[in-house]
Amino acid sequence: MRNQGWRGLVGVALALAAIALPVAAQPYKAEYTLSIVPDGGTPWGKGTQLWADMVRERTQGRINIRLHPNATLMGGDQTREFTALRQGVIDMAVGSTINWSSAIPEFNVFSLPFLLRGYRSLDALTQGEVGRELFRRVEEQGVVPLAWGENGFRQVTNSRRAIRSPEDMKGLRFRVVGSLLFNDIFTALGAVPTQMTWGEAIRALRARKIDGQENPITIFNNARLDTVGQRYLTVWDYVADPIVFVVNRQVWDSWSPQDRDIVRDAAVEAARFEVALAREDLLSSGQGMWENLESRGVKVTRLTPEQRQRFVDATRPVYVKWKTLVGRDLVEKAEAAVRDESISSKAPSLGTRK
Ligand code: X2X
Repeated sequence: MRNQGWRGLVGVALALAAIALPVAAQPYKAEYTLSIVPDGGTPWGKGTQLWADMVRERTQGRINIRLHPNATLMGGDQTREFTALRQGVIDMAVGSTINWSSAIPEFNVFSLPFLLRGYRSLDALTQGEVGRELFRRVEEQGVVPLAWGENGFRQVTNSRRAIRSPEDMKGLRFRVVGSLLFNDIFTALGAVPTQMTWGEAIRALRARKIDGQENPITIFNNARLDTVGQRYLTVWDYVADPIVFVVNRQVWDSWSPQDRDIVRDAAVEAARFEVALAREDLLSSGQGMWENLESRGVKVTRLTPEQRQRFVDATRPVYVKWKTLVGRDLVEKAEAAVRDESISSKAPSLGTRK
């Protein structure tokens, strides 16, 4: 009896709350989940944490975001992140275009081998018509995109030998990320690609089950891959990996217009900080990144223009095949943006790795 009376009271309270709230508005959650794939100590992780902190502070705790690094919200499977976000299993994310490319094939544009020529061309894509079109694709899928951040240009590392030509890659086993485009690239170069999550890759490298991997230096350093035998690194800048600050649509709609502005502005600011950090090339020791790598026993190989061209030629059929899969119109816009940028800029690229 007593129990029923209590339930009745709860029922009345809920009914009153429903009347008091506008029809569409959902109440704010006590805590919002925010997913990222790598460790929190990467520039990607630090930029994301800054976003969460700024939002909490500027909304006086109304929007309280908890960062979940290492893809734990998807049990490690980073290729499921975008779907989980769309379905509302995850509230927010700062995610890689590579990991989300199974849901949005157009995101593969950044992974077309050797399309990009340094940071200026990458910025020309994300900040121009290509970036706007990609944001529209994200919107169509029920996710609100707010800002572009950056994982970085991806370099190839291995435990066997210095890579200067496709022949040097022959027979080496590489972990690749979850887009089939990467399988095609590594196969075209004569290597043996295996798809794995980042968590699996770290374990496989540690157990010496694979010879190599490809990732930006910031990720290499954060995971200290030099300590698990990854002694050879080739700077080839073959693709870059932007990341996107996003919010699930229902969550976004549940916030007041004022809070949405706060979240958006904070995303833009945090993304700017994150990109600067990803490009800074400095470790906490204050030493330049490349010298630091060498001092840890990593042999850094830079390609001459002729050497680079051999990789471009070997992967050309993959580029042509994937141009159609990504969408010819979009890729042509991207190619034009890269071309215009390299013609218009007399200043050296920010990626001064010549
Ligand atoms: O899995 C990777 O290699 C990583 C961490 O770079 C991405 O999430 C794309």
